[in-house]
Amino acid sequence: MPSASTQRPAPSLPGYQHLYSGKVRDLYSPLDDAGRPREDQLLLVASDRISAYDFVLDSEIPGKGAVLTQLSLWWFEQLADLVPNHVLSTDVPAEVAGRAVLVRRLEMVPVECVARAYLTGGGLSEYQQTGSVCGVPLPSGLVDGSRLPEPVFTPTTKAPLGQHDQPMTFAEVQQEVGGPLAERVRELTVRILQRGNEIAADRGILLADTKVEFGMDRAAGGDVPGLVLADEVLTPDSSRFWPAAEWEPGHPQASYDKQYVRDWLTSAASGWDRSSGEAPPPLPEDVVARTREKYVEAYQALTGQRFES
Ligand code: PZK
Repeated sequence: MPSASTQRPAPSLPGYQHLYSGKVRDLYSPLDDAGRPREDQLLLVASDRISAYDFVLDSEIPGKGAVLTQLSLWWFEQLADLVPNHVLSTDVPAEVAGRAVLVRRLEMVPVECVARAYLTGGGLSEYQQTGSVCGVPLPSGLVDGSRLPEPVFTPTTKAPLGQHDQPMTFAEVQQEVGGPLAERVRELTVRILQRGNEIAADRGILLADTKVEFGMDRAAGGDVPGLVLADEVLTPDSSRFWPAAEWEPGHPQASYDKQYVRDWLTSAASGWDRSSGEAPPPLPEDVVARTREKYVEAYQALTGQRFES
């Protein structure tokens, strides 16, 4: 990928050890009374950073981390009858209040679990070349944005930061994690997207696809060790959100959250050339404000609750 424009220092948090930073989130280990990292917990912190065209932008979207964290927590509740989740507590340091969760540290399933309800992006390219996605044959005549007859599990490898995930067939997932676990994550991933779309449909949002991550509770035994839904779930960063009112198969769909950012970056006004490899310029304040409003709007539309900032 084009490298993130600037390396930002992960905020230091007293009582926590920084472990890792993704493009827009940071992972910490809580320290115990003796100052040692706890092995059973993690702190997941969502920043206000935003990425576009594979770059982390210099501009932040105020409140984005909190909106996505609160949305993810709401979805975990909506999905609780399908699958348990990793959330332990939202009692976190004041510096990250509202945008961090304390979670159970799990043994992560080494597969990015993706399900698609609509065809676009990498799934569309694969379909155009092979008529299938991740080994699942699809009807002919589908175009960019077509709704699939039923959601399809399209897993990918977990690539290191900065590299792109590669599609996997279901057989490859079976080889990687074993047959019973592969079947269970496929079923759960598809059900999560189905439930998400049942709920979002009434509220003006289509969830084109989603990526979820599962962990295993080493304590729980049995045929399939206790699977737990981890990471974030059904947020605009983990899923493609489309405005339902504008959905029209046959061309790329507008992004619910990032369309103002993309439109400005690719407009003459930005002075940026996507193919230059240069970092994009900072966003004008009206683009920041309108983008923030889209995140808040998605939260409020889905949850029916006001977002208090
Ligand atoms: C875990 N990530 C991705 C998330 C980042 C990176 N419950 C868990 N147990 C063990 N590992 C993870 C989780 C979760 N969730 C998640 N990497 C490891 C990630 C947030 C910020 F920088």
